Amino acid sequence: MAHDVYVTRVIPQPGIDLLREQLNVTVNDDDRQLSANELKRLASTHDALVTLLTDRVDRSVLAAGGDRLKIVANVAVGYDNIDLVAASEMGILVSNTPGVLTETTADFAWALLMGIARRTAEAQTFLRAGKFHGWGIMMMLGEDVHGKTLGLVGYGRIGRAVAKRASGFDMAIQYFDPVISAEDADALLPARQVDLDTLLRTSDYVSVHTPLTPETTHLIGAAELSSMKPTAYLINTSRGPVLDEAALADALTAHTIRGAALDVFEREPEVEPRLMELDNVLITPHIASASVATRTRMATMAAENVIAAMRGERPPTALNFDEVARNG
Ligand code: 8YV
Repeated sequence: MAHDVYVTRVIPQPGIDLLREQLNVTVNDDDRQLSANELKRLASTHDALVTLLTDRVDRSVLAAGGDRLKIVANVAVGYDNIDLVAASEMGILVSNTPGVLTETTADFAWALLMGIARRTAEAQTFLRAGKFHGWGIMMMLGEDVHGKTLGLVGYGRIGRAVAKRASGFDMAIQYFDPVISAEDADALLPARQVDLDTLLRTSDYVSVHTPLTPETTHLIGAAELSSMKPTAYLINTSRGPVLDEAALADALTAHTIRGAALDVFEREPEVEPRLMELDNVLITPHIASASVATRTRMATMAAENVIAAMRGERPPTALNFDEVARNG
């Protein structure tokens, strides 16, 4: 008997097509966020869920899956929306989509960095508002990127891909990543491993690339922002809660840092209202991985994980296969 899969939002069609080759697939064509109760009901009536970062798959949703739910395949590299510990305890596989979005997200971190430094969005707003009455030598002066110091908070796949691009701009590169040991850091030279305080005090551009965990929640708050140079910029393409958004709005209003470019927010889709008003902020709606090719590959990768799980095989990017095997 074919297994039943529920896809909680609209995803690129190749992912759905791949699932449909072998499984019974239902898609939430409304593309709206499902409630906790809806998720519970769907977990109890399907063998697999394909989820997105907007789905909160907590212990109660997983428990509703009972003996039936075998896998939650997240279409994202981040999986802070899923209770992985509970899933492992209950013998439910969880998979994510690592690797395929690294370069696309790094490209976008650069789009934000360049955009805030050279005021591209602000300049367009100015022009479209009919304020360009004639060229002026003092118009829209920004900051240089080349030759500056880039500080990466988190030096995993995406942080390193951002660093690779920085060498073309002759930047000095430093990173803070407690997971990387001092010995391993030698292999990563010339990028310099520093502590967070040094990174914040000495970087011209601080770009955040950590997963969201209890340790990284509000990793950058008022005290950390006050360590940054008054000319520095903060860029975030990771997860909103890594930054204290209210403290950031305070710093930007008081001009204790020069600017910020944010693709992610603490309470998406809400954005701290003060950030909406400030000129020294560039904000985008969580689109760092949003290229056609990458989002398509993310969808097919989630489908491949589901198909493998339904066959009783190891899903290619399962996060807890060994734990589930042990608990099973
Ligand atoms: C996705 C992301 O757009 O992969 C992640 O963790 O944040 C983005 O690439 C999003 O999560 C899709 O669910």
